[in-house]
Amino acid sequence: TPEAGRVVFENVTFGFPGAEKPVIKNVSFAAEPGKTTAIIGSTGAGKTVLLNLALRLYDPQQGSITVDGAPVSELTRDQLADTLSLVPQRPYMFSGTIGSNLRFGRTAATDEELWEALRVAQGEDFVRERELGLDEPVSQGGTSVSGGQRQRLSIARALVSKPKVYLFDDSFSALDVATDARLRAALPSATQGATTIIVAQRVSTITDADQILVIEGGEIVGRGTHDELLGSNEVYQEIVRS
Ligand code: DUT
Ligand code: MG
Repeated sequence: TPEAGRVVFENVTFGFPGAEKPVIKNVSFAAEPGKTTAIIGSTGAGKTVLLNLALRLYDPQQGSITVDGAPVSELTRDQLADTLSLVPQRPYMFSGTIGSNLRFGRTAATDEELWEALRVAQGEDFVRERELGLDEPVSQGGTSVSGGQRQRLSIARALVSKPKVYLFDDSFSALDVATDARLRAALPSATQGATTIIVAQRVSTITDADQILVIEGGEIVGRGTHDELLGSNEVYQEIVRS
């Protein structure tokens, strides 16, 4: 259906229990299937909380969040996990192998699918360099892989799960600019038809996004394409200059 993977926030307000002020204030947007929605804003603006709300780590005090037209509050944990894949800001590794970390519950995924995901995530080369390849042991916490490698493995893990909705929380910041560019060039065909939401630090990561949301203090203070925001939004202009 054309609704598949559509994520809609409607007047969402959320504050942590006991806190005086909400950290997300009256946020409304729609992230469409086949399109990329980018979220940019300074540290503490509420970007991670926004993604976590979609995954129902918390429930908003006001407003609604729907996926495929269904309120996330009515989806089971398994349904949510099948529909949305988060690449977290601090990716984690389990003790096991590179392969088991990429499969993470998707036991049916073939080695070929893992290599394809690694190719897109720009992780193929460093896994091929390992003596045991996909069978190379990984310790919990991932101390045997670098931060940037862990980030790419985490992106590959999301690709293996083939969700309707990808949530990338600052997933490209540990990559050098050239790797970031190669990865984003490879992503569209790999995630074709899915809804993609990207939280980014670098403007260069999101200039191609169909829609950019500028968030400040938990509120959306600008929305549009890169060119539209560049011409009209002071907060965005400030981010571009910094
Ligand atoms: N916050 C809490 N408790 C939490 C997580 C966050 O009080 O468990 C606050 C901190 C901040 C606001 O919520 O004032 C938004 O945090 P978030 O992590 O969403 O900020 P961000 O936009 O993701 O910042 P960064 O770019 O540093 O990741
Ligand atoms: Mg964050």
